[in-house]
Amino acid sequence: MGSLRGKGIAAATVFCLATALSAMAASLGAGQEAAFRVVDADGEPVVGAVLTLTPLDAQPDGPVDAPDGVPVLDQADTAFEPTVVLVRAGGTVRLRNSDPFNHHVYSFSRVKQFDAVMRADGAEKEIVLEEPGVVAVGCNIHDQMRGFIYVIAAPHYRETGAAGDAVFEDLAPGRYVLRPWHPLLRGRPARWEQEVTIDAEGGVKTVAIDLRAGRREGAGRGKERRKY
Ligand SMILES: [Cu+2]
Repeated sequence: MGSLRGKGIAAATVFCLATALSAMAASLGAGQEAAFRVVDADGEPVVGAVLTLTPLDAQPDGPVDAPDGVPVLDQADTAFEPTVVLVRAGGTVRLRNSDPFNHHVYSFSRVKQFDAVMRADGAEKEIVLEEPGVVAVGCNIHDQMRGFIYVIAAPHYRETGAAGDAVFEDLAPGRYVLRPWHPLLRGRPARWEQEVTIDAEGGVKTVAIDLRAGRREGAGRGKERRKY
């Protein structure tokens, strides 16, 4: 009986502690939500754009956005899937060939060069991406295959969804550099940088970018061709 009582008290103590901790976490991490919508020159939403946010003001060390596990750049149906894979600088991307035939994946990009013969039916190879920037990836066997590894140094990033929208949930208030990127972005990415202030105002900020002609030789994915 005594021991049951003891357990009851212990459980109550744990519950109180959990409540107190979550209240404390809520007050400490009183981050701001920041919502953006990326549109092209016609005002149409841009799907699959990447937004990064880099703080301009000194901030306490906080969590940074990162992929869940090792991101995979698959080769399936003679296409890279996804078209754009995101990784933190210093991180690893796993190439995988899910097709029943070989691919020969390569990059000549300044940020990272590699060359990998990918055998049919599940071959994998890990590539370490030390430097931030964009790595264009192709296949020596299938010229139409185009993919991108976007190596991110900024602590915060999001990819836009179907409405061109991206929401950062928990940002420290302050000034940031917002940098949008998309495989068809016109001009150098730095041209599209802007300073934004994250505060309690909320609302959706519109980010306008220009894209090169929607259909590019070899880009996209056959029947699912999108504005890449
Ligand atoms: Cu190939």
